[in-house]
Amino acid sequence: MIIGKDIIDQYNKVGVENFNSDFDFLQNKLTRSGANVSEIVNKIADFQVAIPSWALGAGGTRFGRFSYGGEPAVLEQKLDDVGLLHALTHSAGAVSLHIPWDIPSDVSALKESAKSHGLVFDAMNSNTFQDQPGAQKSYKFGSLNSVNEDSRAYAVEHNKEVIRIGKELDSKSLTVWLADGASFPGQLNFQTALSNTEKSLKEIYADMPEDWKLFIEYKPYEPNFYSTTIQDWGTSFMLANACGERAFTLVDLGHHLPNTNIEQIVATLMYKGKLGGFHFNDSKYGDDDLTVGSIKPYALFLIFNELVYGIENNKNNPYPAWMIDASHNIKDPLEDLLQSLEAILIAYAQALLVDQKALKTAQLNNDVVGAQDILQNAYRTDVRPLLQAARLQTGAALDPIAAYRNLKVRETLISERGWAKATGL
Ligand SMILES: [Mn+2]
Repeated sequence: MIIGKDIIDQYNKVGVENFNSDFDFLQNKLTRSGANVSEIVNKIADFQVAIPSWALGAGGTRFGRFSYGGEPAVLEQKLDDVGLLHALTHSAGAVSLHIPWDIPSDVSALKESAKSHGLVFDAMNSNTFQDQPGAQKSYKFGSLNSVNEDSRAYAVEHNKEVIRIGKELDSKSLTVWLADGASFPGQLNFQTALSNTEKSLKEIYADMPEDWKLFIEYKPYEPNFYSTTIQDWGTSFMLANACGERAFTLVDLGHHLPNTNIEQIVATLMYKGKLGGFHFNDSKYGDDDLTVGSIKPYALFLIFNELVYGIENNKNNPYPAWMIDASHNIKDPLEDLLQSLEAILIAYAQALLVDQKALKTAQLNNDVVGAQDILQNAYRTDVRPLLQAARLQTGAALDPIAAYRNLKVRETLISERGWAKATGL
């Protein structure tokens, strides 16, 4: 199924009158307070988030997975699904592939298809947290950190393979997330595990083309419940520094213990020019992988406030690679991704509304109440008409989820593809 621009234009006619009156009201209000509305709308229109290839099938927990119907059975169909999201929002202009789940069989056909959807290939993701069918070495007791030299070499070789595939697709970065750790005290020597990980990452880094970046993701626990070798941003930061200037830390929102001040981690990394990638999701208890903004929207706004500040002020930090990394559980995956995109852009737009000059003045005067008011004033603004303005400007749908339902996308996908299950988690 392809959603043409004419279909979206037609659909938008229904809501444009309401939009005009909502937008005029907000534009007047924001302009009065000194905001440059057209600049903000342009920034929202430019913001692109990568969709991971494993997010398009039915989600679920480790205990059960319930098919939704019309799931993409092959990589080409996954790209088509991202194409649908991009047509509806013009905010999902990239796809992030997971190897070995999504090894392209025909690279040039896949590139052609990506181009037709207006998509680029963002960071490649390796997988050394599972043994694949026919694997010659096991990752049961670790991969890049393993005490077994053969397993380490096997894991390094897999990452090199991912780089080779990524080069063919014009990707420019590799994300490494490791499940490596210990489930019980005494199982691992912490220092040996860390040293092995560092050596392995350096080998992978050395294999990357000159214009590639390495993103090192961290996570405090799970699948191991006693220790994880790359458990926090500090460990990732240290390893990135050991690898070189094109290695960076990747922050995944769900990979923190409850109540961690993630916005401060963002600020610290950007100050040092080492925030390379960002994975969006939300959580209540742990790494729950819930829809972005569904649990803690104010925390998401505070994080975006630091991201916006860093993009503006830390020119030593590269522009981060954004990706949604969530599980939609029992929702329609595509509707869930539309909700996530909306939540990301809302938080971004609110952060763009923060009066940075006034905030600085308040901070310099130790005006604690004033500083909080400035942030909350931005957070409490209903910015959705700004998102709609950006979508109207780019030819996307005024209300993507309503359009998705109205155009009967899921029903069409079920009739085209049937009930086969997607590959992935
Ligand atoms: Mn992640």
